[in-house]
Amino acid sequence: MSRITCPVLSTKVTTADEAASFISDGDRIGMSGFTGSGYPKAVPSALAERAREAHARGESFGVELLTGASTAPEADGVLAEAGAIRKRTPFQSDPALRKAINTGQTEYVDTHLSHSAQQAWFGFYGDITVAVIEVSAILPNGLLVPSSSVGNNKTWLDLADKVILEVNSWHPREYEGFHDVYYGTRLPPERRPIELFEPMQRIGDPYLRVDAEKVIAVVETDAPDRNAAFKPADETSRAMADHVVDFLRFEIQQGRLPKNLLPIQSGVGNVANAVMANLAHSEFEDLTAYTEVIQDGMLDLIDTGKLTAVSATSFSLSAERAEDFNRNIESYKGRILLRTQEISNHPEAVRRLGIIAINGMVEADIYGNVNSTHVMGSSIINGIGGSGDFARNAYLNFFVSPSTAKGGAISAIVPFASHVDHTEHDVQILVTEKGLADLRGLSPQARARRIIAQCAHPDYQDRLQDYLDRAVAGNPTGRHTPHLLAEALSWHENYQAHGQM
Ligand code: 0RQ
Repeated sequence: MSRITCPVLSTKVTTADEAASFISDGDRIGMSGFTGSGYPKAVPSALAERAREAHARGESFGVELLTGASTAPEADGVLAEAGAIRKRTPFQSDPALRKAINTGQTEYVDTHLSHSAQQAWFGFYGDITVAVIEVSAILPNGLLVPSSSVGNNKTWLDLADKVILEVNSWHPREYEGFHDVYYGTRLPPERRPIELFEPMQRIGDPYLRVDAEKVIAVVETDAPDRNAAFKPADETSRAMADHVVDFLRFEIQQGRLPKNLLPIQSGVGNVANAVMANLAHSEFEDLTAYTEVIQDGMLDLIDTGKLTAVSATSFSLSAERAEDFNRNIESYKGRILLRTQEISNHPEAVRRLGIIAINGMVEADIYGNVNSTHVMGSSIINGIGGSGDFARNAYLNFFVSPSTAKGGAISAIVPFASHVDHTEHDVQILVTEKGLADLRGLSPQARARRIIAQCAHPDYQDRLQDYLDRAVAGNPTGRHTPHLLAEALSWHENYQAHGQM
């Protein structure tokens, strides 16, 4: 049966090429997509082709692209390769786009993911001219059933002048009922509390709304989401997960956490995924998650019965796990809720629920400033994503990374972070395979001693300790956060050969 049962919108069905022909040079596009899920599969390629043809004629053609988070090679990738993205926000992780950003061809505005919708509403980005949104079905009354991510779709549908819908029948029709789209957002000074008290509480609608008059094209697709496979859990990730689990156990003993913990948030990437997968072997039961993405590790935790409920804004599954989820979708109903990202990452909800936030990092300095985004302070990897939304407002936050990168050539613990995303004021617990440094309530020098002792790789420990000792000795009146700045800043020079992304 057709996925488009609305009489008005079914008259707008057309090809991806025609839909893309409605997009003009300079358009600001609000697109669906969040970490390789729920992004449009056909229009971006058609748009990339238009851009290539225009460039071949010597004409300029480029757009500004706003999404929920990263997309996939069929969206960010094809558009970046065609040189069609002038400006991008709020998050990306595509190799071709990363290259375009790091070589200065594309401007990138790396933004907290809870901020992007509200900043669009405030008018900080200018007008959204076109929305290109993937859904899994259009109902007879014109309501839209979202697909594997909700992200900023509501905002783009509301704000855009013109709307292009992609209806993707690869997504199970049974997605209906998995979503909670909050329609209560108001702008300051009219804001009201967001009355969300439990991870699975519904505060919105199961559907997205669209003004049918704005819809200029509906394109049918049948194409899978594309997420990269995760690295299998190894000794390093298991060691990091063990440190996290031991620490949580200790916090329960101390009466600072209930036996079933508090809702968990787990970030993107291999490390965060492995930590989740390894929690499956712990004794914790009746866990809940209030998070942003559901990676394979979190689905494993649901399958073992340890995780009873997950609120998120998107899936971020490997291809294999996505197929598996689609086959068994009914068994997850009532245990997974996908929300708009302004709610999944909302500081108010994160603070109220008391989230335990676990995110990856690139490096941390000895005082606890964390770099989540840049190599050598200059080349962006992905972006801050939701890590700041959660870490800043969490009950407990962890930043995890192997103690070294690039086969040991680079230390994840450095004297001075080459870029700071999370300041010493926000960072509570650092974890590497070597150990865990609990920084709560510690002054800067005490933090430095603990980070070097607990988290640094033995190959770098003496050097870091020597730096700290000399920084203390060399700053008789600057002993609060002692540094030898010139030396600290030259630390990364040794990494030149390994450091470029
Ligand atoms: O590159 O594969 O080419 O070797 O960075 O590193 O160790 O595989 O770790 O996949 O967990 O990613 C911080 C990037 C970690 C991620 C980051 C190189 C390393 C490798 C990846 P190679 P790993 P992960 C909510 C939370 C920000 C967004 C966020 C991230 C590659 O966690 O993007 O937290 N976080 N969102 O070799 C040079 C170093 C390095 C380094 C690692 N010190 N120097 N290269 N790498 N450390 C969810 C969302 O926001 C959507």
